[in-house]
Amino acid sequence: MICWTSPTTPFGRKVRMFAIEKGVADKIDWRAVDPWNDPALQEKNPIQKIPTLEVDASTRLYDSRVIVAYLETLDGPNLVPAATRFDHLRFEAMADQYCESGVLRIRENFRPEPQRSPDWIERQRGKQQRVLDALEADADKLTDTPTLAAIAVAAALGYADLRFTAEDWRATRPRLAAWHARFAQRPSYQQTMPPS
Ligand SMILES: N[C@@H](CCC(=O)N[C@@H](CS)C(=O)NCC(=O)O)C(=O)O
Repeated sequence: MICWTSPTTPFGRKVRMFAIEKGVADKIDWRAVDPWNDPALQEKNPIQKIPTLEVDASTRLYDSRVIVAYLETLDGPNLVPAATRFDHLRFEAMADQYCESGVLRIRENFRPEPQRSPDWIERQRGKQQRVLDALEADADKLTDTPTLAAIAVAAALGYADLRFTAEDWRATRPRLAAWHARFAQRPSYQQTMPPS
């Protein structure tokens, strides 16, 4: 299998952490591609986003939630417990939204100044802050064991540390910060740290 990703994408990081915890990371050839500038990605994935998983010559999977769902079907520990499945999917949706809003904010700031929309940037920032507050409120549901919810949230917080350092998400979210400090010790987190 080939996974097209990058060292900094939080969605690719979620998939990679999940694969490591599932015990299947070595079955995947992790390759870097620039989704913004490499037209070859369009041939593999019509939405031209990373991560994209080539399972075999005729099967390509996207987006990261679909890839994670596929990896969960492989042999290995169960990372999405059936009894709490919808909690896990909700945490994943919140974590992914944090990252999607972050990507939109950053891309908006790449536009020439007259074309930028402060309202749009603020809308995305608001979503990010509300997600972080909701994660703080629900922090007791995050486990120290590597489940989908924990992996998705850890990848999002890693993205916060990479791209939104000045917003200091820890300042008003002590329970989330304490959980993250423990989870960040895991080899799957350490091995997927983005270059700073
Ligand atoms: N919902 C997608 C989001 C993936 C995504 O937005 N990836 C970014 C990089 S972090 C990307 O490839 N963007 C290229 C584009 O939007 O054209 C997923 O979970 O895989």
